[in-house]
Amino acid sequence: FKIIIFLCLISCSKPQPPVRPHIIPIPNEFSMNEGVFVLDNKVSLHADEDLVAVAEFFNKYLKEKLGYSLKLRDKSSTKTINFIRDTQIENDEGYELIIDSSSITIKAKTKKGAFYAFQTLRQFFPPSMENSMLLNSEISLQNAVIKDAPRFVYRGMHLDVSRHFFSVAFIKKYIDLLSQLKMNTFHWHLTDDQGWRIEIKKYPKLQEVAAFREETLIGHYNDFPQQFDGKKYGGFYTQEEVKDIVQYAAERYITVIPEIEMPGHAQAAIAAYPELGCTRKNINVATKWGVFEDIYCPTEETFTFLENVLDEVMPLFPGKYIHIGGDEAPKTRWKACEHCQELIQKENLEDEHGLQSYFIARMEKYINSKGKEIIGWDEILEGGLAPNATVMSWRGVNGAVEAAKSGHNVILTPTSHCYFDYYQSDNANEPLAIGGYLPLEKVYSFNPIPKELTKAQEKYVLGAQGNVWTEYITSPEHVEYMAFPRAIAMAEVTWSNPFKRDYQDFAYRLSHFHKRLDAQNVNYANHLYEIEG
Ligand code: TNX
Repeated sequence: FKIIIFLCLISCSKPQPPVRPHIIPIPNEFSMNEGVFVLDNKVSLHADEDLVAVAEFFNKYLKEKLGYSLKLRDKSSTKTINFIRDTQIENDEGYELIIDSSSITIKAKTKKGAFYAFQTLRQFFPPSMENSMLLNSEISLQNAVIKDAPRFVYRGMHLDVSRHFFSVAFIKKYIDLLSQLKMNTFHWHLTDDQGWRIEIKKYPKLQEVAAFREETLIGHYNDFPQQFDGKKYGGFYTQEEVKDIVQYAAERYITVIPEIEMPGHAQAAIAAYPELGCTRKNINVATKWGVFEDIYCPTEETFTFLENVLDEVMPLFPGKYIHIGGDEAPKTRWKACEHCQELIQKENLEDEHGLQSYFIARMEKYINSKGKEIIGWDEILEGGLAPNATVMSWRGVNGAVEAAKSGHNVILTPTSHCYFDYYQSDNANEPLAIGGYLPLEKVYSFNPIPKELTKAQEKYVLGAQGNVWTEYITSPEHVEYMAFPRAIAMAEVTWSNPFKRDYQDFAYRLSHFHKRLDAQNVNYANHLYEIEG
């Protein structure tokens, strides 16, 4: 009798084909088949020359999570994992993944595609593998065929490290999570009124003064007086740390876009070098949130400063884009500044908005001359758009529509669907947030292509991004809570075919993905009870 129970246990524990696959973002085409591929340390790994780097990355992952790596081109092995370069695959980021009982085949045209195939394969592994709980185990992988490619070329997440500062280790964790979602861009908001966070060797006061503020800010925009704890708060990334992060991201096929804000959100820099402001008076690094009147003055001194800063920033970031901000620059100081008024006359500009456009266009010219392109928030449309600029539309989608209609590339980040600093539920226990309300389902429903665009104009939409502004987000756990799972919805919005998207199905897949996040110690917000009731 005991033997019968034992046999039953063995056969009953045989993995059954899942009813639905639980891959996020959902692939374009897939079928799950009978049977499994059993991964153990006797499997041999093959990779075409162009894809060796990805195969090695995969092998390193196995070593870390399972305690063994695979032998390369082991002739004695009957089972293989193959990374094959296939130039027939149309999309540079596309891939095919075929799992059958004797082999796993990954086909891609580029390393990036192969990397995404690995990320899909990774979701076939048990979640507990993520925290190395399955050392030396055999892993059964469901047979399947998947053909996949992204909808948009830009799939991003942003993080503001100025309002609150986050460690190198956390930035890496964030980047690694994005890579698991097949996102390809990390927008790093490095400078703002409340802190300058990137080392610039030519300007030591950016480190000594601009990187720190007098008080830790707690409390709400509208809840004055705020509570101050009287300590110095801040920090910055050294150029070595920046290089390390950029390299880490590159290994995960993520481009890092640095944002150096101008002409507004510059109070920290002006606190360090008062001559950059129009009043030239001493001011402090901001200790409140909001929009500040002290912005860069459009003098030769300022332009030289910004060019020198960019000369140090640009070589650290191999990607083609530099984000120059451009948002929320009140014109109070420029209105009261003689030099600004003269410049408006001299350059035949209409007013201070024209001067903002002049400022941005001039910086664009410099950045273009170094082989890079600019991205700016939609305020850069004010007074005329710089010739080659890409617009990041945050105040709704109008900026994107206007820019795309005039032939400029756009990235969609409207507050309505992309602001992950907003509340995500109406539960009274939600931690204090900036305001606004953006539940998961609304993120999921986002269509990055504004309906005002014609078919021909749609091509200017590069993609979309979730933004994590950190005025009220002080710890890594809190960033995770605000970003996940909304970033997961954004990943599917930007990667998957819209006809494949279904919120209930997403919720089912998300419940599996939660286990992967648990294993990686990610403090996500759990919305499933809302979905399942
Ligand atoms: C607006 S979005 C800002 C940020 C704030 C954010 C808060 C944008 C370009 N500027 O400076 O942090 O709102 O949601």
